[in-house]
Amino acid sequence: MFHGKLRLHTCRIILLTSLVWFLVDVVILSFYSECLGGSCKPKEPESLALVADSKDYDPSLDENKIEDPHVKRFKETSSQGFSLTYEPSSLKKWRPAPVVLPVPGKPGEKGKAVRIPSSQEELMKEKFKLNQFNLLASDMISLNRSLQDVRLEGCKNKVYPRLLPTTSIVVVFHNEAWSTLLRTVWSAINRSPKNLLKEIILVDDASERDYLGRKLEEYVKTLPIPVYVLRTEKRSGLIRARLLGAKKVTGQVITFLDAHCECTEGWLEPLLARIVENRKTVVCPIIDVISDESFEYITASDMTWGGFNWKLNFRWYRVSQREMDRRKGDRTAPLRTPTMAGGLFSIDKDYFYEIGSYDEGMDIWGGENLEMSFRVWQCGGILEIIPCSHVGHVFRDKSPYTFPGGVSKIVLHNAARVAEVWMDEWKDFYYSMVPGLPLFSLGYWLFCQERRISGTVLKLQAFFAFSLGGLAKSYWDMWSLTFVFQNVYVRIIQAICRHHPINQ
Ligand SMILES: *[C@@H]1O[C@H](CO)[C@@H](O)[C@H](O)[C@H]1NC(C)=O
Ligand SMILES: [Mn+2]
Repeated sequence: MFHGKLRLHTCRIILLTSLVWFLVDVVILSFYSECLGGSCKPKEPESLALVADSKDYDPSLDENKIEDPHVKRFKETSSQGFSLTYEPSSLKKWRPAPVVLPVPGKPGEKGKAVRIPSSQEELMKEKFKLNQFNLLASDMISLNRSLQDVRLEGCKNKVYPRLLPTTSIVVVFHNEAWSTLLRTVWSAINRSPKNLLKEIILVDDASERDYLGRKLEEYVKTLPIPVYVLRTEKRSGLIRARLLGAKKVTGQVITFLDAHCECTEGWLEPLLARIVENRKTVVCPIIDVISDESFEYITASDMTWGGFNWKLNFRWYRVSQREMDRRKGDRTAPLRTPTMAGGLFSIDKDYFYEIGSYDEGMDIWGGENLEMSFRVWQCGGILEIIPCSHVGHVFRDKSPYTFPGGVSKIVLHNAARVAEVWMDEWKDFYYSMVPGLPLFSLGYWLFCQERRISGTVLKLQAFFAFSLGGLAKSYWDMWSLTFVFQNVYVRIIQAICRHHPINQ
């Protein structure tokens, strides 16, 4: 009885103090806020706005209206020396790579399917298990295999800037097959403009296969461009392996590729052309399908974009009519996508670090693509699919990887981090889709506080850098302090009060 009263009393005091904090914020805000009613209002998380196929079309999303003031303002307000455009002297002249010609008689040329004679069917099935794709077929195909030009007609005579930034390609692999890994490497070498491809960085995430050791290191030394092999000491997962690779990048743009891809003709220029216009643009190619059965190259639709369901699984959906209208029906125009598949994309290196790179607390695989998508949109960047850039990827029915601790546990853990850090009150949709509430939810939100705050800080930083220019710094310093304290404070209070219900 006495105990209960004391608790009630404590909670009251605590709540009152938070109210004081809130008032302090309001005062500070209104003190500095000649801009609140005017030109610079905080941006809605566009990813959510885009997914909710809403009728209230926001004209500020219109490219023509956004582009000019954007570019101008970016030039003025580079926060922490981050300029939105490149120094022209740092860019490179380039020429399209020559077309890879078919070798007569080789299987799979021109992206055709490979047929395995029935006498080898047993062997094929045996080898399929190693990587969950038709390894026998892959091994028969040339590392330099030719492909059809799958681009839309309108793409073939597009003119791209004469000067573009250089890129380094980062490929993470774990027990990848020799032929698919090196076909990825060769297709990038063969089909990228020579001056624009700085290097390829292969990150081995604790593979156990012999040929990926010394043999690979010796082989890459013979390649016509610098290719490095880095190794994680123990199984670290996709994110940490990518971060390791990214550290080594010397090009201006980082391009992440999966380890079983084939780059097609003219894949790189359209990606870099968007980044050179605005360094906050993160771009993905269209991801075509390389059949896991026959290695046939199958063109994917350019009418789908990335979304997600409330279990926070990435999903492809049909492009909304609103986005088609914004692009004036031009199917070759860049497509603003809410989320990306995550395996294949290019991002300016400095911007990658400016927005906080990846969430290192995520394990193995899963959720990092949504995390990066939300991060980009909420930190003032733009996420696009470039329909004139095509890269093929071997899609598999089953993942061949092992997940220490179990797949679902890891994927749930990662998704919960996404929800906690980036989704504010929308996270409740996620938690209501996942059984095992509310302990799970409470546990995660305690667990994620540090990351969550840094997410908020990043969002605010982007907002201030974008909208307040010179004033931002002093304003920001003050506000972030109160904000961080208040956030931690309120959360602790909530936790205490939840553990000790007032009416007990
Ligand atoms: C691929 O083609 C290049 C020349 O374009 C050649 O030097 C190289 O040896 C070829 N690689 C393989 C594995 O056939
Ligand atoms: Mn893959």
